[in-house]
Amino acid sequence: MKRFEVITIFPNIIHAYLSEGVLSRALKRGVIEVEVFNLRDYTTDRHRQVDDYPYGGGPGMVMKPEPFFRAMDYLSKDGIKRHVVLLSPSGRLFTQAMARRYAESSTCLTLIAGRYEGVDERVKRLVDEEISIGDYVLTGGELPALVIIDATARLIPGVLGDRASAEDESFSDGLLEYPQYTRPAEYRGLRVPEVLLSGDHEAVKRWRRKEALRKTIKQRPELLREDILSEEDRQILREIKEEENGLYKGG
Ligand code: 9D3
Repeated sequence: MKRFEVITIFPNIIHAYLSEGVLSRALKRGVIEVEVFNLRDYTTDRHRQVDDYPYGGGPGMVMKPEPFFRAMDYLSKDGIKRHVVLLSPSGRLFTQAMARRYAESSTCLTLIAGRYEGVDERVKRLVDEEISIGDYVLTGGELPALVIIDATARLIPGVLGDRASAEDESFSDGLLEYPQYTRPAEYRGLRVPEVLLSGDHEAVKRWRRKEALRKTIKQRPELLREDILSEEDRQILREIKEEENGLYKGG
């Protein structure tokens, strides 16, 4: 069973997300395990203070080192192997490849979520790596911790139903997803593409590949690397270019 741990001053944020949907079911069935630790439980003062003013001055508050060290001392008592991650805006960018590595590792993944303007630099002695989930500023590390748990857990066998395969179109073959439709075949005049109703599986497959290529060039051209394209893909791409040309010429 894959184990996750989260250290945070807002345990409820973590519990709330994990109480619904796919992850809630995975927890109930014992496929994954998540234990949340309240950082304030590892303070020693009357006010359970986790932050303090920055040495050298400046705006905002910094998270004190002692509660993190005491929390990690407590966790370390069980002697299990851990991979400790500090969620930080200045960390390395989280990727699907990292989610895959965490999912394949039997090591416990311990996520440290900070708040305020950051954590005391000495806390980095406790961690194996610092991770950011993207170049935008959040109010804390709890959502990033949940993003990492979510992306990792869905790759663990038994977390998704056996109908949905975790390694799906997007990111596994390097292209964005093809468009999907369900019933009804026509809604408010909008028709489902005829080929999907045709029962011609080869034609459906080619159409999906074409639309995935079309979507990728339009939204994420940097994902289209030469080495992932087959001869058939190159042919499809020529067709797309012709079609887009036609669109411009036709107005
Ligand atoms: C003054 C510099 N700020 C960094 C851009 C301070 C600061 C702002 C917000 C420090 C921490 C935070 C809270 N964010 C996180 O803890 C965080 C985060 C994020 O904001 N974006 C993307 N990934 C992450 S991982 C943790």
